[in-house]
Amino acid sequence: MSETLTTDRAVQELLVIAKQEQIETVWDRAEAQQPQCKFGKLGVCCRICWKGPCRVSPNGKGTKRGICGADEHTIVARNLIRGIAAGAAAHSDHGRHIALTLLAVSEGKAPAYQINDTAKLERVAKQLGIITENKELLQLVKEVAEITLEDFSRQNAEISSRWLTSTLTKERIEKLKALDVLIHNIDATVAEIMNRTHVGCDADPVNILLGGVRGALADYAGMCLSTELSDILFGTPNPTITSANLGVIKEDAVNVALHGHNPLLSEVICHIARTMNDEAVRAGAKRGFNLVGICCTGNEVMVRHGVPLATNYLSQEMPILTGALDAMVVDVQCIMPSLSSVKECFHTKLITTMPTTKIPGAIHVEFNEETAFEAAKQILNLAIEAFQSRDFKRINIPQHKETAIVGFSAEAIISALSKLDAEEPLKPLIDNIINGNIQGIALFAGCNNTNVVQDQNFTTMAKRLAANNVLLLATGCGAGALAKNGLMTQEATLEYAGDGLKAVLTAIGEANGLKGPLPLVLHMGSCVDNTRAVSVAVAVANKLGVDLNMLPVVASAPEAMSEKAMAIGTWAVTLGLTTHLGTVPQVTGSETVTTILTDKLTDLVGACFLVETEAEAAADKLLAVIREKRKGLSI
Ligand code: BF8
Ligand code: SF4
Repeated sequence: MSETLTTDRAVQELLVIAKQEQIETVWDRAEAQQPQCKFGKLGVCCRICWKGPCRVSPNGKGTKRGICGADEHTIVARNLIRGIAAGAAAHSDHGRHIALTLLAVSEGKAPAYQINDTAKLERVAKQLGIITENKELLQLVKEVAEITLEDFSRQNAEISSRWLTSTLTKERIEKLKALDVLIHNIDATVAEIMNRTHVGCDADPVNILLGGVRGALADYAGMCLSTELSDILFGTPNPTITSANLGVIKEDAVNVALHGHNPLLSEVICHIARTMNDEAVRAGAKRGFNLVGICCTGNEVMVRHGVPLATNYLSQEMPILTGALDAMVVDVQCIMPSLSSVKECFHTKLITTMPTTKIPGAIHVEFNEETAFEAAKQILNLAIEAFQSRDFKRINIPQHKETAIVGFSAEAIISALSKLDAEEPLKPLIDNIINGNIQGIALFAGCNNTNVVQDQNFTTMAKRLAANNVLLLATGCGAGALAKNGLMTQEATLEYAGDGLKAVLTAIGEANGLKGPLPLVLHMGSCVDNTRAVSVAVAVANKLGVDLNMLPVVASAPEAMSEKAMAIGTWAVTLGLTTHLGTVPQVTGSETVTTILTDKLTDLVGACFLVETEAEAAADKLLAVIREKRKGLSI
């Protein structure tokens, strides 16, 4: 039965226990929600004002307009771009938090943090137009932080976001300028969407969607700066070997799960856990602390420190069900409120840390940059306390885990390629794309969704694309899915890669002393790290002298669910990457909006959304896009 819910064997095992003990999980609640509202699914329900809710009928049979006169196109478009605004707000607020921390470091006000990648600091400073010569380190840090924060505060609409315009191809910037979608201020763009979708403002679906494109570009800028500034603070990821799935939880350790998105606290916890390890041992945990990750905070510490990943989004309740999780520390985003009731059945302490993310029933340990050490210590002490009250008879840790080689930042990929050609590291990649050993590149991103058997679309598509010599990159819960399923191993490359891809991954792996190929899927990090894939694509495009939409590069969010995924998908398309969605977005109530997203956008930006819920068919459609792009490049 549980096979119809998830492909994850560890989760299947724990669902049996959940059933026996009558512990409600996300899948029970998904069932209880059936049948789900059709109007909502189509996107034609409007709750923007209190005259509503209004629901209109898209098939011409029922009511055609809401009380104010908004038709299905206006309603669908407004709903969609409000989601994009929420996604952009989530990512960029995360980025602002990192930028403010960087500023605090430059002013000596954040003792728990330091600069870990000075080479990247210089590179980023130059890219942002800062003069780097003869500058003290902390002065440079300050200028990078300040110029970044200008992207949140600039009022002059003539000057575009630096994080946007300094990270894309020239041709793309020109194109976005011509469409009048370049943004000057991330926050103002989010506010503009809320404003234009207020009752009685923008009613033109095309104009509304262009507002959504601006919101998506604000999301891109926010993500990009989150990633790059995190690297400056915490180090740029390099390949590291770790493991994934619930078997990473250890019976004889104080297990602490790091869940959410923002690495600011989890980085400090990683550091403090090492210094406090003896205390955990003294409390009776032979192996001291065992940190494990969930969702994107998990991905952040996984790619930087090799912290194993316990699980991804949909199964976030499961680590508690092992009976061996002592604390789950959460920061922001994608944290199910249900964790609170699941933890009631066990000894686990659920600890919230951010003022904007509190959950009834959780312990709140407020985190801020100035007192990060103290917060981390308090959290780890709470975990030790919980460990001491653990009921060892109730432990059920599924013995499933897979090796995962992770940590492929753009820099790490370039560095690995430089072992084949030190002068021109991109050349081996480009040569192999041209000669067809690598047919194209696909980025797997996005969430899990109860409408899809957990992880199934990711693994099915990855295997099919790899067999057809497509180089695979992954982030977010997609990366989690592929790691849990053993697709980030050398063995997976040998088993699933087509001959051309296998030869290239082997040549790179061996040149880097791996005694075998690179893993089949390259884990680039968390969701904000999708911009790492853009850096690689931009470098390739610049080298070939073409724009991004010309490249045989595609993106896929086969199990998407969140507003952040809407925003990411929209900027990926806007940048020229055909983007597959394996779940149907709530827009199909408007033919106009659906046609724009899945067809007409191509005329404007050179790419559009491709919606296909069947995984093998989706992979085939992406392969067709890749072939078409290759034809366009005459390769
Ligand atoms: O930011 S993939 S479920 S955890 S939204 Fe959330 Fe989706 Fe996971 Fe990471 Ni991204
Ligand atoms: Fe209804 Fe218009 Fe109000 Fe929406 S904005 S709830 S369509 S009256």
